[in-house]
Amino acid sequence: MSENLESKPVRKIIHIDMDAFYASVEQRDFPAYKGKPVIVGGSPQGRGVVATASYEAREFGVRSAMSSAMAEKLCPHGIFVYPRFAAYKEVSQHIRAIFKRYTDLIEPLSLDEAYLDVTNDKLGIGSALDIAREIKEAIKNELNLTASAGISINKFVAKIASDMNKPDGLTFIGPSKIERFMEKLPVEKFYGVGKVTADRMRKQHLKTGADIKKLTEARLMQLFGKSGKFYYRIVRGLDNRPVRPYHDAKSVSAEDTFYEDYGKGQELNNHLTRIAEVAFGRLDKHQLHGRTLTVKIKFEDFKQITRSQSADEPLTDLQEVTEMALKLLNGVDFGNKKVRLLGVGFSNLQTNDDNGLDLQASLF
Ligand code: DCP
Ligand code: MG
Repeated sequence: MSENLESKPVRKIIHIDMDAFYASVEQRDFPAYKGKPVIVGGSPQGRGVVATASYEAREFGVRSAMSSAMAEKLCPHGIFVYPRFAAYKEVSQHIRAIFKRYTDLIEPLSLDEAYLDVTNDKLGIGSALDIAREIKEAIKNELNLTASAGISINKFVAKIASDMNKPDGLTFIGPSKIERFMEKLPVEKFYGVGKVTADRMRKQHLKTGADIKKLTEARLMQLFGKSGKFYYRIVRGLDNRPVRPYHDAKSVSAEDTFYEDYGKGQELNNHLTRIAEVAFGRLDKHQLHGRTLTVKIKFEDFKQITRSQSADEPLTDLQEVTEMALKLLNGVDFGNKKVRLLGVGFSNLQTNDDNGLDLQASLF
């Protein structure tokens, strides 16, 4: 069936992402750090990692998630500071209040990033580009920080666009440009494509959107499972995923495909522990907790099973979550198969009582 861009009302989607978020807040609050390489994260003496680095530090090659020790080698004059989460949370709540002036359809992805659907133009501003410009200005005037915005007709393209002219970027990719844009896009830039999948794509000589476009949907599904269907559509500029306010989220999860397959044992347990931490962190960022925990196990033959357990109260303790997840995993009989992917998800979500102000405002 042909499905063209005109078959549904065209949406206006903005993706906003703060520039070098934690580091910019530090530079704003401590003027002595302005123009200097600031590295926010753990100590370079211990086993700390970098949360983020100012643009000055990035010039030395410092990146998020690298060890702080490595960052210090690359940038010996870097100013290392510990994160001040309370300050970042405050900024996050303020930017969400700014978004709210323009639309009620906001999907935060993390403290510094959100999708906005501005099709229903609350203030009658007229163009999504002007709305994005106003939001950036408000962030500048009220918070003395910069953000980058991507504007398009779907989430996928808006997200990539916001990253194209950082910092302080404003990038519009209109309907007529989307297909060409997707054809040229390297697969590594596809949002949601991790390193393992990107490597597999490279092995199949799939370097850009145009390469993926040459394959049938059936072939892509054979290669990449359910995601193949998503890639098939996305290279044609088709992405109908709605902007979902976070209280609508039915579940929050994290998963990882391993470079090698594992049987039962410490290594697999360590992976599960790490993935549980990521999933829990995602929930926490949205000030949500779940009552039901699900572990997903995909075996080397791509057969997949899930195991779930529900508690009477929301699971607010990471340690408890990890123990539950390990029990679920190790209660499964693997036969003689190894595991290629693990996932951890939470459902039956509810908001935290202590810090649900913002959320309550959007609920009522
Ligand atoms: N963060 C983290 N650990 C990571 C990645 C990010 O703690 N591995 C934190 C610090 C970042 C914030 O999340 O400031 C936002 O992440 P982004 O990926 O948006 O990165 P930045 O905002 O720092 O930089 P950019 O200008 O590239 O968006
Ligand atoms: Mg950012």
